[in-house]
Formats: sequence, structure tokens, C-alpha cells
Amino acid sequence: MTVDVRVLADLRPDERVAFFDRDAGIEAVRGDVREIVERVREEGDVAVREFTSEFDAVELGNITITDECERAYDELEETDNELVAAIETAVENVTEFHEAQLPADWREEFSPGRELGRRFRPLERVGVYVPGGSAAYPSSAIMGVVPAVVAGVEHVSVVTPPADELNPATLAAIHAAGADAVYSVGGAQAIAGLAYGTETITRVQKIVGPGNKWVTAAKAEVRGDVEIDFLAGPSEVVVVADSTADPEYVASEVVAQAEHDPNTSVVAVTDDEETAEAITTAIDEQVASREREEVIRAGLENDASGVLLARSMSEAILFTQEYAPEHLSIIAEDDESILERIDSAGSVFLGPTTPVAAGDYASGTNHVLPTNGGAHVTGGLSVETFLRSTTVQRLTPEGLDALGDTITTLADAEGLEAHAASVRRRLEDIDGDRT
Ligand code: HSO
Ligand code: ZN
Repeated sequence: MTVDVRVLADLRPDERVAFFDRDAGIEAVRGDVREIVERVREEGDVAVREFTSEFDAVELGNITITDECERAYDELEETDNELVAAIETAVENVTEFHEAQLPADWREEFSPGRELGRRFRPLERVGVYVPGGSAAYPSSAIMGVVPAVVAGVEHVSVVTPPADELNPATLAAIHAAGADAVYSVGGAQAIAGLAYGTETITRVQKIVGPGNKWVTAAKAEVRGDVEIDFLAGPSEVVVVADSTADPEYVASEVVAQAEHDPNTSVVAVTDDEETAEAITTAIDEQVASREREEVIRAGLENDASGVLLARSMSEAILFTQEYAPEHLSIIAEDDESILERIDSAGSVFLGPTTPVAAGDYASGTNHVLPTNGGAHVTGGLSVETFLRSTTVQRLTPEGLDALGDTITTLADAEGLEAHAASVRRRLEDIDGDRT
């Protein structure tokens, strides 16, 4: 298989639409997931153990593995200190960036005697899903747990699928990130456990983190009873490149994100024909020497993947804006002005020496990001994901007096006479004090 350049303007309407329709494929499992969720809700740990035996082929001993994570960390320090150092650097950088997001409480007098403000408080109990199996990512543990810890969440639970041998790096990262409780449960049963609580698993207020389609379908199922971040599907990247871009760099971005999953969507779009051709050549060359060649090829063949030639940078920008990719890499001379014209993207990587992998692992930004066009309406995980806000106000007599007529007029118009009376009662005293 070779990758071909496709001319953006020549795409058939159905081909174009396919680029913008990248759902997580959860509909097929919704029915099964509903049953799992219901059983865990009703039967607690018994159902958790049963589903774990059925789906993960593991007979669970202790569901709680918090101590194992600490032990894995200590052992890894002995056996692979370099890896522990990398985990610690990532935790540090992610912590630093998320601390910079912490909003300060504020109050301001907008007019004499009318003081208004906002304050922010952390959620109390949250749950983070950390994928396991072939998609066991220590980095995702860091990305889910650290923002919650920085926000000040008192109880951060992690669920991660059991295995005969759990990935020690993932366990160590969960510990380093600062989780309070860790449960060896995965799939829909883990999401249900967090949403409704079991004898062992603490019920949480919000569940975050990426997972496979069972996990994502379960998040959709429990949404309403518990808050969730968003329904994240397979990874995506769009690289916008001009004639100055090194085609090998562009290709490496496309190939890297395609390695995640056969269902990833990866696009390079450029306004320069020679660059487009060179990107396809570079992709072909690179794929052949990648370890996960099969997965990458599958990703490249998806309907929402391809190397696209636009007639102008404006056309490339419009396409990207509509695509609203999870990751956007801009490798072009005027990258800042291109960025100015794209409002919808989960995380943006500017310039030739800013690979998406930097944000995936260690620069400090979060890699849990909206996919499938979610970036049109939301951003990725952040400190705000774990905060709630409260508004606060104080009116002095002068402040209330100035607003009195406005409030009572609107209250009268709504026929809510007692609302108006609550104001008039005070205005009488204020007027009385004045005379
Ligand atoms: N690109 C993935 C995150 C990840 N990459 C984890 C490597 N490890 C979704 O943002
Ligand atoms: Zn990645």
C-alpha cells in the first residue's frame, strides 16, 4: 500500500463528510454495557468480580491495589531508575503547567456598593480511568491524576484493568502522580463501580480519562448520575504544512499518532503540491520501518485519514477548522497567523521542533483531549475539570437602592410579587434611614 495525495477540492461530498465523522464506535456495545452497569449498580463487588473473570480472565484477589503501586514505584527505582526519573520529570512539568491554570478567587466593585465575585473549590471525589492491556500508558495516569491533585481534590481514585502481570511503569506513574486509591478493575464494570460505588470502590462525583469503546460507552451510560469529562475516541492529528515544512517531520507526526490504534485518524494538509508528494513518499518510507507497521497502515487507510492538497492555505485552514482535530501541528512559516484563524483544536503544536509526542508525554500540557470534533465545543482535561465555581455578592444600601427599580420592575413583570416585596421591604428602611 502507498499513500496517495488527494486534492481537497476534488473530494466527493461523502468523502469530505467522512473526514468529519469520526465517532468512537460505541453504539454497537451500548446494550451490553447497559446490562453490566445495571448489575454492578445492584450487586456491587460481586458483579465486579464476575465481569472481571468473564472479560479479563482474572480472578480478582484484592480489588484495591494502592499499596502495589507504591511497591512498583520502589522496585522500579531499583531496576530502571531512568524510567522513574522520566516519570518524575513528566509529573513535574504537568504539575507546573496545571498549577499555572489555578484560578484565583476574586471580588470586584462594579458600581458603588455592588460587589460581585467568583470563588473556586475542588470536587471532593473523582475517578480517573487509566487504560491497561496493549494501551497501557503511564503517561495517561499522569495526565488524569495530576490536574485533580493540583485542583485540590481530596480523594482521587484510579481504576485500571487487572492483568496477570500489571504494567509496573503504569502502577509507578499512578503512585508518582499522587492517586489516593487504586482499584484493579477495568472496562464498563470499572466505570459503573466509580459511578455508583461498591463495597470496595468509593463512589465519585466525576469520572475522567480515555478508554476503549466499552469504557466510553459506559461513561455515556452513567452520564447524568455522575459527571464525566467527555467521550474520547481514537487519537487524531492534523498537520498543516506549507512549502517550508520538512516532509519527513510532517510524515513522522502522521505516522506517530497512527501507531495508537487501527482507528486513529491522521491527516496532513498542505497548499504545496511538491510538499504533498514528498510527505506521501516520506510516510511510505517511514511506515515500512516502524515496529507497529500494521496498526499504522490501518490508521492511514481510514476514511478520515490522508494527505490532502489544498488550493490555498485558506482552504487548508477551513478544512482544519471543520475537522477540529484532537491534535493540530502547524509546520509553516507563518504558523502564528494560521493558528489565529483556527478556533477548534484540542491541543496545538507550533513549529518544526514541537512534535506532538512532547505534549503526549512531558512538556506539561494535557494529552486527554476531545476527539471527533469535540474541540468545537470543549477543551481537554485541565484544572477546571476538577473545580466548581460559586458566585458571591454583597450589596450595600447604596448598591441596592441603585438597583431597586430594575429588580422590582422585572419581578412585577414576572408576576413574582414576593420577589419585589423582598426588595421593597429593604428599600423602605434605606429610605427611612436617609430622611
Ligand atoms: N496521543 C495520545 C496520548 C498518548 N500518546 C499516550 C502516547 N501515549 C492521545 O492524546
Ligand atoms: Zn500519542
